[in-house]
Amino acid sequence: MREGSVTTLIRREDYQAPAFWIRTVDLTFDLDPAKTLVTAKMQIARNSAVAHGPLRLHGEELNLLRCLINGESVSFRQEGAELIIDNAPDADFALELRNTCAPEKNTTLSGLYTSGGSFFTQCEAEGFRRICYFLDRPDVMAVYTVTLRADKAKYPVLLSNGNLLESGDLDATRHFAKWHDPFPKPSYLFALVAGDLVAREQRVRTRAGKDHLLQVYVRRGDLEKTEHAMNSLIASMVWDEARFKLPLDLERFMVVGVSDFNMGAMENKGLNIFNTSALLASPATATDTDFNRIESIVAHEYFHNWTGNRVTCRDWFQLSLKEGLTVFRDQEFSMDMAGSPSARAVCRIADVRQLRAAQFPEDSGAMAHPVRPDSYSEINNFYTATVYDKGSEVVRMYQTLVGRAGFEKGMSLYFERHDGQAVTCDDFAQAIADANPGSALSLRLEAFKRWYSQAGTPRLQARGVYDAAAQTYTLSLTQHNPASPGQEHKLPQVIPVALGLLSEQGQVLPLQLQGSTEVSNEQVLVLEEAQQSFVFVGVASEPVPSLLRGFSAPVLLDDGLTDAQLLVLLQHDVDAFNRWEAGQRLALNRILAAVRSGTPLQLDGAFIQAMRAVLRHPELDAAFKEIALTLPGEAYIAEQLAVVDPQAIHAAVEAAQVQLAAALREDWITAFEANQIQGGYTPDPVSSGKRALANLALSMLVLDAQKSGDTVWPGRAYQRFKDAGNMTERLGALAALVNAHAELAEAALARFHELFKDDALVIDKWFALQGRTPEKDGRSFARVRQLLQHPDFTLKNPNRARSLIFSLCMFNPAAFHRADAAGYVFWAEQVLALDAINPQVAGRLARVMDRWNVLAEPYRSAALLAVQRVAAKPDLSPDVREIITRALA
Ligand code: 0A1
Ligand code: ZN
Repeated sequence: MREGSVTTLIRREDYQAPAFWIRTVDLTFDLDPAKTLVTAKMQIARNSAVAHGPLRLHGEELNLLRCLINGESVSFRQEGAELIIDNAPDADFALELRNTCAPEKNTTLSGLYTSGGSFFTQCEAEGFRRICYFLDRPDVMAVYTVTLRADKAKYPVLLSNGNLLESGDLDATRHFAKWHDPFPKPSYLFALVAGDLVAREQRVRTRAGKDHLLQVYVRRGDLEKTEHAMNSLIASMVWDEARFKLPLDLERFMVVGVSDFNMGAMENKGLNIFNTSALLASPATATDTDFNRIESIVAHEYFHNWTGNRVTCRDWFQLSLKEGLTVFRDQEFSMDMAGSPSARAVCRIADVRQLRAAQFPEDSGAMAHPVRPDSYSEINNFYTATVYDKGSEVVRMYQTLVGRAGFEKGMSLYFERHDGQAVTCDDFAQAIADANPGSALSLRLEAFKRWYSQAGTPRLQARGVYDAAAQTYTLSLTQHNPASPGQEHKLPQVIPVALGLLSEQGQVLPLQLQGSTEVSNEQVLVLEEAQQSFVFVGVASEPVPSLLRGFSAPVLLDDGLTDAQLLVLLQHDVDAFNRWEAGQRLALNRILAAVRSGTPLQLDGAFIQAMRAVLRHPELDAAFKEIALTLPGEAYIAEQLAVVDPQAIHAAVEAAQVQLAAALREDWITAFEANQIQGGYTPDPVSSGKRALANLALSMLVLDAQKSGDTVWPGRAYQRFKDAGNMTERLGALAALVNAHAELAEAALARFHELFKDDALVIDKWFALQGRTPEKDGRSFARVRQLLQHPDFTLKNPNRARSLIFSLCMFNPAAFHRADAAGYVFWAEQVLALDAINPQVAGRLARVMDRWNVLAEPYRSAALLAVQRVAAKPDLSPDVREIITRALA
């Protein structure tokens, strides 16, 4: 039982360097699931820059057995979770500690735990203190030597960071392995794995001529699902050397899969640990989306080896230093891997969709925080879309302001200055600026850094005036960032606005700013004041502005364009992102008009014709067509409204879908038929684009058939579901039936379960699909409740909990937000149940109510009651307590 939680707020401005450094640590583990014995021998030095004081070590749920300094026993105190040694010597000394912990009982999945009979660790952010007493903070970097001792039959594989020094038998049943990591590292990058695992291996030679051993460890039986991860790892190595001249610095690089994991994966030095959902793929069991996600997460963790591990964070407020930068790097990698300009744009669009769906709502809700937060009580709550995805957009803006080559120079300077150090976001900003003197960034660096300190999504308004006589076009840009919790007034931010001008016939108009001789087809304007005007000269005809190309800044843009202007962009813009954006805006305007007026949505001929033109376009590729014909997400639509009625939004989106399904029926048939792939499966962008469009077309045809009573398309979908040669097509067909509430859905769901009952990751998809099924007469919600009782359901496995519960609460607004409040009651029950098992996962679920305050009645009052119900529980984890407290603030 937890004690009544007292939350302490940790503030960025209170940062102090540690009083001691730990230079080396020698760890010995006697691994036993019930009680593992940990012996730690450390070399410790006082930090001469800090005044004298006691040595305070972090520790959580540990049982201390021994405490020696220089071989002699020493007096110590335990205060809360800390071990305090008041009389630590002034000279360097050796500290030896011995403690036990209980991996098998550890359901939090932080620290040392067991999963499927093997041992794993997760130490970021503060899990190491659940293994042994330590200065568990990222600015204390030590060299680790680790000896693992365990039963040989149960745990034949013993892994830790770095290089294997020796291994062998201890006696008839137990063996050992000793590892050494030559790179000093913070404790959050420590890892060990022990279990009955097998590995796919590959030897590679880098450009520099160095040989490396790459290994992907998984459970027996999963080996054939590791090929894609291995290929992604090799591609990441090649890319990082080519793009940033960053080579692999270890002889051996290991990746391990585990089924119970709180996040996607973890970048422990030389021993990355992955959620199996982010690692294992075969055509029969994983979709194109899974293949892409695996490629990007493998790359992300690999890239951390430099951005995160070689240069790490001084404190957790700097988390975006490594996360924003590494997300930026994995996004760039994915775009480069995609290849063609159109496929690159599709990647960019997917990233922006994700930002708008998750980060924008975060930035306008109770948990809004700057990319570099000012305070937290539980750091695990700050692995957020803001720190990761907005952080990546901030890094992208550096690149936009200094250019690609300038950014690469900045990165080189960053590593030159800070390799082996624990630094801050300011250090990064300074390196990029110093490498680019005189650049648009260096000239306004301090103002640019407001992106790190001000929360909220800036609103950017753009209005243009054309003077036909003078042939000038004056573009006025205005910015405003609404208040966020704790930040009433904000200063203007530096907003790079990439733009082009088109004629009303869609031709590119050359750009020349008044007073400049430079003429180009695209420019980046830098808005830095609250309001600024830019005058273009020599503009031959009234232009259509294409603003914020490639989404050059993470803002909400109001450009006031008319339907006619948006249609010009949709048809002709050379910027594929803005072409897509124009289509989305046409849809958004119609959906918002219906929601605001409270009238049923009725799509007009012009919109339908525009969508038809995209679908029939001879040059656009399938992947682009699919995203262009996918309507804006409900969370992003909600962002445009001051008062949110989730049912009204859903009704409008559903009506738009049904009408598009009916009006374009013939075109959907053509699209479905024209995008069939013969031959073997590969997850390349062209084939996956075709599969995506075929799946969308099929879902539209089944939806339309449900309305018209036709049975042909549901029948075809069922047939395709049965015969599919890969999971993308199988799940696409199943989803078409389930989401349309077709009669055949039940039989298909049962068959799917029977086929894949032994594959946990596929059963997760089965739960997730049902958790996300659009509501019809309360049936979807009732089904989720029923599925809680399914023998395959468990709250203990985060993937499974997410597949059902998060699917409903986060991704199925119409089923969740019910007038009878049953969705909110369900949420409160599940937050409390999860909190007893895994506070991190519970904290994430608690975030669903971040925006209860903007809901329309009766949802708002009912949601508040549910939040209060959770708040009333006295022994909430610090994780859930912080989220709930902020929601009620
Ligand atoms: N650093 C990892 C993500 C990660 C963060 C926290 C974790 O436990 C609280 C686990 C993993 C990444 O960015 O991939
Ligand atoms: Zn990361």
